[in-house]
Amino acid sequence: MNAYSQPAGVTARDLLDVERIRRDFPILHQEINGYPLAYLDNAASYQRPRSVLDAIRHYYEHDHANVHRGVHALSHRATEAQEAGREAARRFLNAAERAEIIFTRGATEAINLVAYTLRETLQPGDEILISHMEHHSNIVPWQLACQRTGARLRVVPITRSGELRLDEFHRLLNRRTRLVAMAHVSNALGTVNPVAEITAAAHALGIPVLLDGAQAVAHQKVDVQGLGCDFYAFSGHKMCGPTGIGVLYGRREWLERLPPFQGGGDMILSVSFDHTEYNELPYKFEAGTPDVAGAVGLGAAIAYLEQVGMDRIAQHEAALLEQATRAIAALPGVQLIGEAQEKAGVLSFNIEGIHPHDLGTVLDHQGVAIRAGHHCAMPVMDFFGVGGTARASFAFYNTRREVDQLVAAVEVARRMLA
Ligand code: C6P
Repeated sequence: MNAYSQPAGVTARDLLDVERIRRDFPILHQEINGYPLAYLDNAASYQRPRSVLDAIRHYYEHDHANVHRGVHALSHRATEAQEAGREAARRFLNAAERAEIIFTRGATEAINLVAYTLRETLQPGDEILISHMEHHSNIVPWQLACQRTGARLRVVPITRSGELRLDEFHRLLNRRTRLVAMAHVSNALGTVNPVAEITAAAHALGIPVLLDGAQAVAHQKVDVQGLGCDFYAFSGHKMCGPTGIGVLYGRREWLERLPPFQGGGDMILSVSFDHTEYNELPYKFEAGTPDVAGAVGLGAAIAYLEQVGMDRIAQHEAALLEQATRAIAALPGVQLIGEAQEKAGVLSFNIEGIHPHDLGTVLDHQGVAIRAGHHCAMPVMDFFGVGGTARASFAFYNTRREVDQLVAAVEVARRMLA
């Protein structure tokens, strides 16, 4: 199914009650420069519903203490609150067990955790396979790993429409490949990659797969067992949760094989000056006092998304993307960057003669928040021969009226600046 089309059996009745949903998001109800805020920078960070804010506040007002360490009631409650967040993440990803959910600071730290620990096994001649559409967070950690081990970074090219060259992927995958690390959804292009196919091909050669799910989890149902991937990384703040918390899902087999990432409290069973025995999963990878309030907020965000329904979210965002793509593409001088068949809610574009930063600034003057620049995906910008793009990115709480506001604001900017 094309992300632009509606799944069979879906009726108008299934569409979201967006106005009701928006009442849950206090921040959306404000004016910027005399215009109603149209927040279309969701790929950078989502906004939070009141239930997430309340859960964090409740935690600090009633339950906070350090986890796993105390014998007292509050420490037990804090531990339970953190583990409830972990169980929510397990359910959300359909991981087999809670021990496979490692809390991190975000997708960046999750990918670095794997790159740092896996590099102990890398040797000169080994290869790490990524793609040309990766975010810097899924490039630089592998570059560092390769620099320190003599391994080689190989890059699957993309097409002019912003899709992965699958023929090249199959050609580059070989017995020297030690890991495939790919975006599930590209942040700069919106492309949804065929990750099940990628994983199956890698596994046929016994190669593990890490998926960067930072731009996927808020837009579609993710099932790590169904996908069969070995690692999956995401950030809480890109799915209605707090900043500073994220998840690395890892298959038990791999998490047991990898050495610890950081040393400190909680990741040990016993320590002497001669020897340290590491804790069981997932704590082996969680040194130091964790972000308990973050885990609480993440759990509340997951509960909220589940209640809205991932299928309905995907359907609503596809409709917004289609509306925005049609209207923006019809404006004179527009170049769309990223026209893959399968896309999530990202619209990247440029207008001839206008710098994306200028466009973003004039949009801000009209209450429209978008991101302008290279989106931490400089190789993508190089490929398309641009310094940056303007990027509107949609969430389930965005409306058709906001898309109209975006298009009208772009038209004002075009007349003013072109
Ligand atoms: N992309 C964007 O505006 P962190 O910073 O760890 O929460 O997420 C990093 C990251 C990793 N992978 C992808 C595909 C991403 O999109 C991001 C973050 C933001 O596109 C901020 S640069």
